[in-house]
Amino acid sequence: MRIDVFTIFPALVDGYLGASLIGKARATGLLDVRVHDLRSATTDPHRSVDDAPFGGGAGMVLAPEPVFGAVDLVQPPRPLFLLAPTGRRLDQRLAQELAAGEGLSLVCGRYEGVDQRVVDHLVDGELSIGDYVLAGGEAAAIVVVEAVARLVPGVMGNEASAASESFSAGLLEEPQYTRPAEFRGWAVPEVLRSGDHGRIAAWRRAAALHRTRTARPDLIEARGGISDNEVRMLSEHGYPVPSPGDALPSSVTRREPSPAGAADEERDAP
Ligand code: JCQ
Repeated sequence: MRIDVFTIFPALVDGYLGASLIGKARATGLLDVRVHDLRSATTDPHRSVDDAPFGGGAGMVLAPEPVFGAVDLVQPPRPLFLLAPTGRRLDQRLAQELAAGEGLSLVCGRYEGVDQRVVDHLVDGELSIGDYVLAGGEAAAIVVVEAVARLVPGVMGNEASAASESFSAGLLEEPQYTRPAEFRGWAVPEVLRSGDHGRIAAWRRAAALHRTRTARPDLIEARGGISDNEVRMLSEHGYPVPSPGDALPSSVTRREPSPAGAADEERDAP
């Protein structure tokens, strides 16, 4: 799989991706990650990549020439995405879709924004890693590369672990333990030390389900709730089960929407 990244901080992106499992996969040739400097196609003495916004206003805008120029120089694999909060939100399903392809490329925005012609006439789409604003796309690009690359067969040391992990079945992973069997008085669940692989597997399914219900009830909702079988499984392992008419857990209760314009201080006041 080939992934190209375009950035004004190539050393930053390369430094991160050179370490860890991504770096090892690059060394073995499984992963071909190429990081390109957005200044590589600039011709002016200052190698500038930004300019003031038309229409006035604060800050600078990433100009189209360096971005089109850098992309034209390498003909990177497509789809080519711009990292931006306006993009399609990355989730495990999208990471899997991208990992199933031949490759992709990422453009890191900086400054107050990127000239709209990059969006309209160069990239194939925009990708977001969440609803917050970063100072630049580099951290977001690293997140995308790591989420995708670790799903490429052979990239992880342990082939089994990527598939069995969090989100692959729409559930969180069960809690994990290692030695010592007792730490500061807290013991590892007895079942995990029993050597009974059937019991262990059943405990893991129940524990994963309980953990997901507790920490991320939205994920349970998204997979269509909990089956009768699963309710039985939870109760067999001593986990609390929903009965009709039970109150929602506090993690999913909502306060009434606050009046428009109300200050945070007002809304949060006891
Ligand atoms: C990505 N969630 C947030 C920073 C400008 C396209 O214009 C800009 C893009 C960025 C970087 O991306 C993000 C982001 N996912 O901020 C400034």
